Amino acid sequence: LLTLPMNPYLEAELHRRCHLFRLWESPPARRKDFLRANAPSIRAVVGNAAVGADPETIDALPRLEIVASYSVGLDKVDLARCRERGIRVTYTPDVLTDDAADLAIGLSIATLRRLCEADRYVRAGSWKAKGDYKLTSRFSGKTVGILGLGRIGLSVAKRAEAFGCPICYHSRTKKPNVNYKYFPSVLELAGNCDVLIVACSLTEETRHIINHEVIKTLGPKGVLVNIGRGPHVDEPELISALVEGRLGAAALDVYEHEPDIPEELFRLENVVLTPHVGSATWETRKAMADLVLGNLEAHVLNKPLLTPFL
Ligand code: 8YV
Repeated sequence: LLTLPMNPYLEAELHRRCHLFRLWESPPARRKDFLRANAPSIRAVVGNAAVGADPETIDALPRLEIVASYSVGLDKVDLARCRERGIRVTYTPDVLTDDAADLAIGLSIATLRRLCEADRYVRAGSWKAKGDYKLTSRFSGKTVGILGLGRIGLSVAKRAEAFGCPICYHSRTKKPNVNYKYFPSVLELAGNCDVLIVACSLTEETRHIINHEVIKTLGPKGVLVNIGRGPHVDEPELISALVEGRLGAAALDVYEHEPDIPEELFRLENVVLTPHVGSATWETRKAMADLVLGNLEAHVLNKPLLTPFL
């Protein structure tokens, strides 16, 4: 069962190798009936960061054996239910790490150097009409705070180091093998960095971890970059801080209710917005698709899964 159209190559391969059901082809009001009718055949779900395997889907599929997610984040998979039912879960770590980290650095530079705004300035003919573009802030040497020092966070740190940026981080526990400064709370991290990059996974503990207090602490010169998940940030709080100048700037790749984005953000020049494209390169998406296919194949052949989460 493929939950959404996510990659034409993946879909074509699934169609070629399996009996493929496309969930989105049945209207939301008839999904229950669709699942009930096809439940005897469905042994695997392939979901992504938008639509994974929610409790209703899992409960409707008594023969479900494996959820192979086309994502590294598993916040849209009901892991507790999968664990309970012995359903295997696979994901796509490592192959997307470089792209996500590249985007975090790209967004940081785009925000501080106002690259998108400067592009709009040129396109509007303002350079000729109004003269040179205003001065911006540098990225090199800025203190970068990373929330979540997992695979992606660590790759962001390595890149930022090459820009001469002092690195600090917060995560549940201090990492034994890194020399970056650890802060035991996100508030202390926000108070000690110029650019705060959210790179942790979404759990009940990290939902709205970027709240009023954190934003206030990051302050009018601070930059927030979110490449994690939208619900990490209290979006209305973020917007009012940006509008009122209590936060310097923000770069967002993810949103609380994507693809619905609060329109206030469109009017702000100190904001760079991208449409959840952290892993969206041909190279990475092909590698992610191959991992999904490889995991399903391994499962069917009773071999060790390539990238098991459960
Ligand atoms: C994708 C992601 O957006 O891996 C993740 O957790 O958020 C992204 O790679 C997605 O799952 C592809 O549709």
